[in-house]
Amino acid sequence: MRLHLATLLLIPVLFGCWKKNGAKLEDPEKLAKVTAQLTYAPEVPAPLNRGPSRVTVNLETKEVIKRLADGVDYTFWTFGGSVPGPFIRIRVGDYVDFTLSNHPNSKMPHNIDLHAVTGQGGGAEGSFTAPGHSSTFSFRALNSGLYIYHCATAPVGMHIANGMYGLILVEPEEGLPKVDREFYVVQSEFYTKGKYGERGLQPFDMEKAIAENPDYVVFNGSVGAVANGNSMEAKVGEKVRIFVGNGGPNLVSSFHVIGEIFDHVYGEGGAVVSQKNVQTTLVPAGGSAIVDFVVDNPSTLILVDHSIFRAFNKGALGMLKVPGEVNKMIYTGKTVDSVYLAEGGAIQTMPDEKAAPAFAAKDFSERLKAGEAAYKANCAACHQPNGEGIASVFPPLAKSDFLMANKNRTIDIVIKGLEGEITVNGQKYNSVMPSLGLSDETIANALTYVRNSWGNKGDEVTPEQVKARRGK
Ligand code: HEC
Ligand SMILES: [Cu+2]
Repeated sequence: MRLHLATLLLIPVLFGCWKKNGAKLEDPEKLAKVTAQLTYAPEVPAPLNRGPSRVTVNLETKEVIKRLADGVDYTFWTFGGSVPGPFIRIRVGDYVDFTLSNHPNSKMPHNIDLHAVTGQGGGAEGSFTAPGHSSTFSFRALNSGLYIYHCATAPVGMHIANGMYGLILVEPEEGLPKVDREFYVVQSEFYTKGKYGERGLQPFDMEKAIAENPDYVVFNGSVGAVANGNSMEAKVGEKVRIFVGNGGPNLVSSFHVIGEIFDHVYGEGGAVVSQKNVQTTLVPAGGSAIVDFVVDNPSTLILVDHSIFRAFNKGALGMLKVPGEVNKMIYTGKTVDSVYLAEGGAIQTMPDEKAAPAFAAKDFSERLKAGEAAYKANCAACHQPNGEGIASVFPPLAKSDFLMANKNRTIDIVIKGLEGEITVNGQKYNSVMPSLGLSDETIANALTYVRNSWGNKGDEVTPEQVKARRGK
């Protein structure tokens, strides 16, 4: 019996094709030679449809100044001159000869740790390369899956924070199920000396990076890299696959596509579909996920990190445009009165003010005093206790030229709310202030206070004046 087992175990060794995790360790000298086609996000190389091969991958590290957001530049450290680096597609059993070249103009040495590699540092040790040099190492793709690669040169966090990561897909033996379109999206953060949107060439901020408090959270390396004019596109009825990566360096992504449901998720970028009908999937820092879904109806699907301030205030927002014929059996589009506009995008009415104890200010100074309380209770959360607002989100009321220019307009804003672009003290705002459902008395008090605080000088606003504006 023992002898039998031993003989059986010997067979694969004799045939020279020992199987490890499904990968045959075929002699590299005997494999067909190919050079990997690399693509830049959001493009993905075509499915391979080939047997295990000996694959050449050439990648260059480069330090480049590029756009991070409108008016904001950054010195990115990159693979291939872009963030994320190029998409690499190989298959299980491939024997890869990997050459990393570091551009002569680089100031830093770089290397690469591919999570698809079984070996010291995922290749980091074999690929450590000074500026103006090249390094080559070889590895066998043992496990199928979607893997992050990144620079692992000290200080590792800084090399990653500056943009050094990308994805490598190791196809399983039989390839992935066929889809109509594949896209490449990588989330990551940037830590700059200046705040979000502060103009100019922004240096890296180590303290913010250590505190894990990024100014930018983006898809594909910059704000708007896959939105508006750069959006991804698919046609109605098509099956779409997104290879999602998270370069980090710190944050975990709650990856979500607004207006879609993932039919399948290969959780953590592994080899099997781990869940169906998923709304939001976690993509760990230094990890990935594969999601696919049929785009059943035309719309602009919005990719977000559903840690939602990152999406609307730090840049983690992308778009997949799906033109085509509306299928009303799935979704009708708007059929209701404009008061009921869709979530988030329009003026919403807050519940009516609770019946407050009857109080009427008798004179200007009483109104001012009551106004301070009304302001703190109803306005300060957004416009801030000192009236200075929050840059690019809530306009200032302190010394606001917009506020003081037109009394009736200001009363109308507090009665009805406000949306659309306005310019306050030369700064543009395009946001939504809800209608707060306040009484005439409360509005009069709050506005009297606002118009006579923080350097503003105006006259009293009376409940009668507010009343006269209702229904206008
Ligand atoms: C939920 C947040 C929020 C609350 C609460 C709020 N506002 Fe606003 N307010 C905004 C936003 C956002 C805008 C800009 C809207 C736009 O971009 O069109 C704005 C604009 C204004 C403006 C015109 C722009 C300017 O800076 O002069 C005035 C005046 C104003 N608000 C007064 C008030 C007063 C008074 C209150 C309390 C009674 C109040 N707001 C409560 C969010 C808020
Ligand atoms: Cu590096």
